[in-house]
Amino acid sequence: MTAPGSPTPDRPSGKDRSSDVDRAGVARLFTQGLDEAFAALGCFNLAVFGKTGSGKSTLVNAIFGEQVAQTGVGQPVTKGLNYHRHPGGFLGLYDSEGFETGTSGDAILAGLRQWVTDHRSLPVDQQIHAAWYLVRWSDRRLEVPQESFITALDELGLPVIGVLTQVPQRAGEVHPEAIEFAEYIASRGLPLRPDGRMIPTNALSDPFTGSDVFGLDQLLQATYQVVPEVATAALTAAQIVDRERKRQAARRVIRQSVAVAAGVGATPIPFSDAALLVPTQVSMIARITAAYGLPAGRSKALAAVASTVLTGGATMAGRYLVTNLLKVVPGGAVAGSAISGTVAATVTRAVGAAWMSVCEHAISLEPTERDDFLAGPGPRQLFTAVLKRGGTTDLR
Ligand SMILES: Nc1nc2c(ncn2[C@@H]2O[C@H](COP(=O)(O)OP(=O)(O)OP(=O)(O)O)[C@@H](O)[C@H]2O)c(=O)[nH]1
Ligand SMILES: [Mg+2]
Repeated sequence: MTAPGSPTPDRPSGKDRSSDVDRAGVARLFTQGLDEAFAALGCFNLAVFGKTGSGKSTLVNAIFGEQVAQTGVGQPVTKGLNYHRHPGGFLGLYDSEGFETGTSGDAILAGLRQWVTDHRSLPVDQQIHAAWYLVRWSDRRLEVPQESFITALDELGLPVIGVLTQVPQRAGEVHPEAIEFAEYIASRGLPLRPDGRMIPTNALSDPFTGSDVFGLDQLLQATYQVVPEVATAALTAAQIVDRERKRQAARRVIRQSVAVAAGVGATPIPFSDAALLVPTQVSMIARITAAYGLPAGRSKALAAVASTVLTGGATMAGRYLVTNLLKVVPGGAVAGSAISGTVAATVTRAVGAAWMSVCEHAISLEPTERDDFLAGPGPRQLFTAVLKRGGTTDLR
């Protein structure tokens, strides 16, 4: 007869159960951390104007990815102005989809004026931070209502960036007539930021003419120049053109978390309490994920990946960090029975760098490939591979 309270064969072993709990716990912490990280990013709000067919949707897709356009026609804000919000919440787009800002410009402006007045007293992150005004180069003329529209936007206090769209370029040479047109517009003395000129762009390559994509980075950097500090982190998460800015944001997160971990480890942590470091690391990888602007709509998959790599199937996330990660940390194999500040910092830096490489790879993929990658063994393999190299990364 079995003694009361003794384990029965069909009961899951304590080891398995605690592993499940740890994994679920880390996944929950990660999801919560991701929500907080997205909330902390705030929102970059951009207004995009230009005649129908000037290339607004195409340009927005090229700079921010397909996700915003996929949300379809946005929510009407005023006559002629719709609002789309990126699923991650860090990008708000106002556009005049399907409206002629030339002929219906007055109606759009009246609505916009009202909107700007109503929002003036709200926090900066709820205001419009920049406006792009698009002109298709092949129109070869800028009409008076278009000039008035640009001036009116400026008078409303919106920094306006002029974009010449669908400009052909071959072997690095921009179509001379587009340059001529840009020069003409520059001569009009319009309040275009930063220097009174339009930025020539082509957002789609055209195999027939051999025209390449160009000008997107210039447009993005001009946008950074006019955007208030409070919206910069959200712009960095939202855009897909400048990877280096995402890396810098992620490295900042790692530096901060390493400092926190070093503080935790300053009083040496016994092996068994190494889990004390886990919240710092989970919140770090959640913030890195947000800095890269990985889609919040995939947070379940990301949480599963995060919990897998941080628990590694071990019974205790903390013990895993000590017993497995320290093996790959230079000098970490393993002196004494406690984690010092230095070791805590090294491990945290390695985890951050390894997670960065997972995010970096994920954003380089097309959305469907990305979903497959996140659902498969790839993230764990990549994470482990970087960790084995010591997770070194340049954190400047
Ligand atoms: N080659 C090339 N074609 C472009 C470019 N931008 C837009 N197009 C094409 O021009 C057409 C109109 O572009 P859209 O981006 O839909 O224009 P839109 O301003 O959003 O138009 P509305 O939504 O009607 O206001 C599409 O067929 C695009 O494929 C570009 O930079 N290069
Ligand atoms: Mg459109």
